[in-house]
Amino acid sequence: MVTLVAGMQVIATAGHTGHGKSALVQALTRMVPGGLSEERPRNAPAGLGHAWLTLPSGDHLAFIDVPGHERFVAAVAAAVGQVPAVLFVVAADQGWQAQSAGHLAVIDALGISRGLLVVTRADLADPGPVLAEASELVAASSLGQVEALAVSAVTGQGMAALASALARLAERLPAPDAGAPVRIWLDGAFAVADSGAVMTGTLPAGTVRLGDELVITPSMRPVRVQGIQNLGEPVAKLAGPARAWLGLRGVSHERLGPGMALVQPGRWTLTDVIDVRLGAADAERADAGRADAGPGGAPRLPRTVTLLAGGARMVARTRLLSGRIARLSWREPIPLHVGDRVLLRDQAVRGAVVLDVAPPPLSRRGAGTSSAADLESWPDLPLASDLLRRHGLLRASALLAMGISEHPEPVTGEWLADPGYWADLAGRLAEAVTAAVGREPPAPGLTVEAARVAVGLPERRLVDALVRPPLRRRDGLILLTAPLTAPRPAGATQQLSAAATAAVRILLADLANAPFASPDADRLRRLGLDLQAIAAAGRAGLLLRISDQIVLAPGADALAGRILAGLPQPFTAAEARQAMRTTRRVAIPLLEFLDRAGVTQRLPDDRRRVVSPPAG
Ligand SMILES: Nc1nc2c(ncn2[C@@H]2O[C@H](COP(=O)(O)OP(=O)(O)O)[C@@H](O)[C@H]2O)c(=O)[nH]1
Ligand SMILES: [Mg+2]
Repeated sequence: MVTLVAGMQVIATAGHTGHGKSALVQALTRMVPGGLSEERPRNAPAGLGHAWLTLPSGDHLAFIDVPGHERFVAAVAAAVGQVPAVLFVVAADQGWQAQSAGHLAVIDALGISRGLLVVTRADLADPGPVLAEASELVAASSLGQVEALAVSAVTGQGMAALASALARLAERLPAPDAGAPVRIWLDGAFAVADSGAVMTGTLPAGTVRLGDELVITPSMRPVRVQGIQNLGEPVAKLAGPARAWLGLRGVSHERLGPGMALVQPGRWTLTDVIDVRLGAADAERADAGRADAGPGGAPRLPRTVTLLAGGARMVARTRLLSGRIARLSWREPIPLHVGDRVLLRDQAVRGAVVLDVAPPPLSRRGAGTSSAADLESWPDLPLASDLLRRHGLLRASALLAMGISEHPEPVTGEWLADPGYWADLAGRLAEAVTAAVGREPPAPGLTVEAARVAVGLPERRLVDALVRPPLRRRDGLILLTAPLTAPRPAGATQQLSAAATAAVRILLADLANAPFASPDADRLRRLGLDLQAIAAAGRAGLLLRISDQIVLAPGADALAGRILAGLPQPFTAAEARQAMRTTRRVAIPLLEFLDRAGVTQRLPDDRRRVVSPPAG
């Protein structure tokens, strides 16, 4: 038995009904599209036709031929959306028609860039004028300049040239990724004796093997692949791109219908709301060509549109968020990835690139606009860094289900974080702990759960991952202990008497619980710390001397800077005092200290702003 597996490519036909698409595919493949008994038993619903030819290279080229009665753009979009190339057909004797334009708009909106233009029925009329007109229209679409040929499926004229043009096209098509996640939009379903339910569809990439467990969307019902056919023969595995014929256990064919997909579990986000970047609608493209049309106008978007995504078709509500960024929502969830292309249809057809398949809710006023403004600069294939910038934190598995497998190192477990957001969280945790220990009566620290709630994190392990100096974890509590600033060399303490060193330790213990509660003069006197001892402790880095009267623990300045950076800018001394939970006696000299250090800047109206928040 020959086990050499030949490669396969799949292309779709498009063009006006009755222009000879099926006759062309039939002449090329010498099969009746959709007429294979294995694929279309008598009681099978009329699905998309399937036929293939063998290229000189030995590879196979399969065609998706939308049935003749299918005038709906949705069916064409579903077929064309699965493949990288199209065979665009126009009849020589009938010329460019409404559906020709409609199908080309779909191809253009999906951004398909490879294909052939075939003017068929060339035995019935001079193909010259139609070739010229159609070439020009096709050239203005995403297809651009494609090879154009005149043929007759009846006389065979031009068919050999078409076969070699197809071979050249197939060679230029992208190399398939056998490891890609599987998603097959169902385009036919029926029952076959022994095989149970059978579904057909196009496998654009990835591999399906006998025994694989996949799920049907939107029910997420698990099914097992118990039969696969390729080119009419049973096989053990099928790698995309290919037409798929799959026998499934776990579902009856009556439960399979249009809009459903067979997907690899865990690799797709089942969603009913997405953020997209809109392409131009055909009307706008025409406008853009006019001299009087202003550039960059906001797209006119109806409140509801028909959304075509893969094989699914639904009514979606729209909301324009910013520029060309829109949020779409609908009822029945479908499996999507970021980077997927979808179509919006009302009077015109408009393509859109899916940027976020799990967008954050638009709760606050203006939240949509600020978050969407960033989306405008995203690439068509968003990266982990783009999604993390928007979401802050994401599980690696959630990112994988969005279609992104490359990501930075997790901060803990499978959690990924945006670096800026993570630093911000660390600051917020320090503030939450500081606030807790500064409270009356003072608390030794915060429990991990209280800290999780205070900072608004989904899991406690994230709190643990955020604990770093000056925070420390002990006995289920997060404490503020270690000095914020780097300690000076140990030798420096030698200038202090043993008594003064002990007194400083006592002070630091007080300050650990209330970092801005500088001891008052009485307390310092009782501890035996005079100005000289305080100055020596300051030089040794054991205490932070704010003024002769005010001493704090080392690092209190950095902590103050972070707390102040979290305030609405600019802020008053009273607001700063409240945020630091301290007194005016401490707050004013501390602010002046921070001014001197360049952390804060005092404005003419006496308010301040943080100019360089401390690191850490
Ligand atoms: N004379 C002639 N008739 C053709 C040719 N190609 C298709 N036809 C006829 O045109 C009609 C429509 O063809 P069909 O393939 O069903 O068109 P489709 O709707 O685009 O698939 C049929 O009656 C075909 O026999 C051709 O090259 N020459
Ligand atoms: Mg047809």
